[in-house]
Formats: sequence, C-alpha cells, structure tokens
Amino acid sequence: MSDILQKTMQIIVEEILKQPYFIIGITVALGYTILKKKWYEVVSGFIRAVVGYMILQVGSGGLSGVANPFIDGLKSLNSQLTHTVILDTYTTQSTIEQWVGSLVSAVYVVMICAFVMNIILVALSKYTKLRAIFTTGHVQMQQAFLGFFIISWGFKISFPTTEIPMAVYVAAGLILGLYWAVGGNLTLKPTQELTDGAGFSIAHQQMFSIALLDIIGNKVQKSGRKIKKLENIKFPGWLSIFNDSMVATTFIMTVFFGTIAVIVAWINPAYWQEAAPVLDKISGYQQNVVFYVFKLICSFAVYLAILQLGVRTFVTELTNAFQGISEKLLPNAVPAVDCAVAYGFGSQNAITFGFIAGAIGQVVGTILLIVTGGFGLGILVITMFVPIFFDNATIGVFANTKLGVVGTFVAPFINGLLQIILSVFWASLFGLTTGFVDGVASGSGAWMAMNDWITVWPVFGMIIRYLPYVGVLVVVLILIAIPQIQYYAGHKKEDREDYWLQVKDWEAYKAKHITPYQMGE
Ligand code: ASC
Repeated sequence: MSDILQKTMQIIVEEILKQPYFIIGITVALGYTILKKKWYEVVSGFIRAVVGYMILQVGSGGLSGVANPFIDGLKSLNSQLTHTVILDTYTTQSTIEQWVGSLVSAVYVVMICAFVMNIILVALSKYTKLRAIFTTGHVQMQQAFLGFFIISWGFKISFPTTEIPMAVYVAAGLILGLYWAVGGNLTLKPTQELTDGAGFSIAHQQMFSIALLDIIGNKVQKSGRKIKKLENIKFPGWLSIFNDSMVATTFIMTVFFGTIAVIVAWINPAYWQEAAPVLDKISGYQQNVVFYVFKLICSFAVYLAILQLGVRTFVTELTNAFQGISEKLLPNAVPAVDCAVAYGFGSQNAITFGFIAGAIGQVVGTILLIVTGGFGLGILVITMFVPIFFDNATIGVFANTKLGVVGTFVAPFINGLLQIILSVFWASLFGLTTGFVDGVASGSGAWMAMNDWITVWPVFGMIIRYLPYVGVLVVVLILIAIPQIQYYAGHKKEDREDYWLQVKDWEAYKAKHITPYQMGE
C-alpha cells in the first residue's frame, strides 16, 4: 500500500471512524441541514453533539480509570499471573494487533467496508428490514479485530502469518457489517421501550442478550405476571438511602471496592503505599491511603453523573436531527449508539445493581475456576472494568425495564458467571491464551468477555471452521434472516407494517403493541 494511501486511511480510521463524537456531531449537522435549520442552529447542534458525547466519554473513561487501582491491587496478590487471560476489550484489540502484525491495515479496510455495508443494508431497508446505523467507532474497531481473528480461525489460519486469502477478508467484512446492522436493529424496540421513544438503538457488545431479555420480558408481561421495577420501589427505613442513586452507588461501591481494598492491604500492605499519589511535590507528602481509597470510591458516582449529563446534552439533538436523515436519506433509520447512553434512562440504580450482580457472578465463576484448575485448562482470568461494568450494567438496565428487580439481579449474575467460564473456554479454543511480544508468543492472552463475544461470535467461528466456505454462507444467511423473522413473525399479518412505526411513531406503536406492565406490590 502506498504511503499516502496508508496515511489517508489512518486519518479516516483514527480521527473519524474511531471517534464516535465526530460521527455523532456530523450526523446532527447533516440532519439539521436536511431539515433546513438556520446555519447557527446547525452549528450549535454540532457543538452540543460533539461536546455532549465528549462529556459522556469523560464519564465512561473515568469509571474505568477509577477501578484500575483496585484491579491492579488484586493482580499484585499473585505475581505468577503471566499465563492468564485478561478479560478486556482494549487488551483484546491490542493483543490481536500484535498477533496480526503487518496485516493491521487490512483489518482497518475490513472495518471501513463493513461500516459502508451497514449503511447500504439500511438504505435497502425495504428489503433487508434493517434500520440501525452503528456509530460506536472505538467498539467497532475492537470488534473488527476480534471478528477478523475468529473468522481467520474458522479458515484454519494460524498467526503470525503474512498472507491471508482474500476470502477471509470478504467473509469478515460481510459478517461484521451484517452483525452491526442486525444487532442494532435487534435492540431498537427494547431501547424505544426503555427511553419511551427517544429514537435510537444500542450499538455495543451485548445486543443479542438485550433482544433475548426483550423476548423473555414480553412473555412474562403477556402472562399477566406483576413486575416490580426498581424505579417503583420506595425503600423504607435505613434502606431509603437506596432511593437516591448517587448515595446508593457510593454505598454499594464502598462495600464492594472497600472489601477489595482491605483484602489487598491485608495480603500486600506495600501495594497501597506505592499506589497512593504524592499530593505535595515540594514536601513529598503522599496521600493517606484511607482518604485516597475513599476519594476513588466516591468518584464512581461522580463519573456516572458526568456520563448522564453528557447523554442529556446530545441525545435530544441527535433524535431531532436524525428525523431529517430518516425522512430524506435513509428512510426508517435510527442511529445506534454506545450502551452508556442507555444509562440516562430508566432506573439509575439498575446500573449499579446490574454491575454488582455481574460482579458476584464473576466471583463465583472465578472460585470455580480456581477450584477446578481453570476447568482443567490451567488458565486463570483477570477481569478489567469494561466487561464487568459496562456489559453487566447494560444488561441490568434492560432487564429492569422488562423483568423488574428480579431480572436486574438474575440476568447480570448469569452473564457474569458465563463471562468467566466461557471466556476461558473460547480463549483456549481460538488460541488467545498468550500474547505475542517481540516476535514470539509470550505474556498474557485476552478475550473480550462481552456477551455477544462469549455467545454468538464464537459460534459463528465454529460454523465456519466445520463447514468451510459453506459456513460463511450459513452465518450470513442466519444474520439476514433475523430481521426478516422480526418483521414477518413479530407481528400478525395485518399489522406487519407497524414494524416501521417503532421508528416513525413510537406512541402509536406503543398504544397498539406494548403490553402495559402490571406493577407489583
Ligand atoms: C466497551 C469499550 C468501552 C466501553 C464504552 C462504554 O466495550 O471498549 O470503552 O464499552 O463503550 O461506554
């Protein structure tokens, strides 16, 4: 590839595609222009979208950063953690980047083609029944790498290698583009229910589980069973502290991370002494450990509040502007956005409770792992914050909407357990139990551990492995069939066109098709 081409592609990928704030900003500006808004309204919409999204990123990035000292503390307890699998989205991306070496730019091309394909599929919505454009660029990049790796495994390619048949790139692009369009489409109705028609869907890493919760929730609601949602609970007595999500978050995080902090301090007293920052460079005063940990723990609620401010800043702009796009450019389309946007809706406590239930599931999974010697595979896993928090909190928020309190605890708990058990299994099967450093296999391996990547994607890989070429066709057909099933089987024949009302007129759709949930005592 020529130098200029490579540089241009790098700019497109790094500065535009991987930056959701830019895509969202441009989308708003484009939508307002189509709606013939005044130039200054277009500019202010663009700015609110970009700044709002950046605020959201400060919130979600901050949440991850706050958890790091605790996770590092846990790691410090075992110095032989070199043969471990790190459960994290970013680590998985960088581990695969090292394995694929010089083929990295080919993965960029796959990502760009898949994104274009997502748009084309939605442009053809009349036939494809697909309505969502994936806009979460940093997640798309991670998915492009793991998706490419899984599909290469399907074609029996082992890394490191310098040549890969064209068919692998084509299959990866096709399947990724379809996955983005289909996943975003699957989350559309549940997200409309959560947000009461805000006009977007979710573009993240647990889209199939959101759809599954919706299906289960519909069955439960239709059965007439009463559901108790978190937002309808008024906690009495001392429990009333849970009525305020800021207090609830800080309280729960204190118990959870406080316990970790104490365990770490007990086994490795030196850790916190080294981790605490120097507050005064001149006198060399190092922060007292108790105050340091207290401040870290309070920061969770701070970053959640920031995240929600970000959502409030740009969501209305995006919803309004996208009307222009879906009227003129892409009929019936919605933007699919980061899971954190969902945290601005529904019960705020569902975020924290979902996380805690998932964390408990992970603790149980880890104990099983230790007791069984890594399920006989000799592998240990270390979870980072993104899978344990964002995957489980998102599942918690959607579970609360459809299944109430019980769902908010049960669904993320099961997910947390599966995150550990299945990640060990998949990392081992797909050959990601070690990293690749300086030309040799060494260091920790990695797996994303997000729900779609412990369930549907590994199955895609296996179908392709056992049915070469035909398998690609099978996976593509399965993905193409999903929206058709939503359209044809989701509604009675005479109501079929109401499928589009989910985007065009949510109130009308809701009145006709959503079973009002029965509030429990
Ligand atoms: C991910 C990932 C993140 C978070 C973020 C949540 O999968 O890589 O940084 O989730 O998108 O807001």
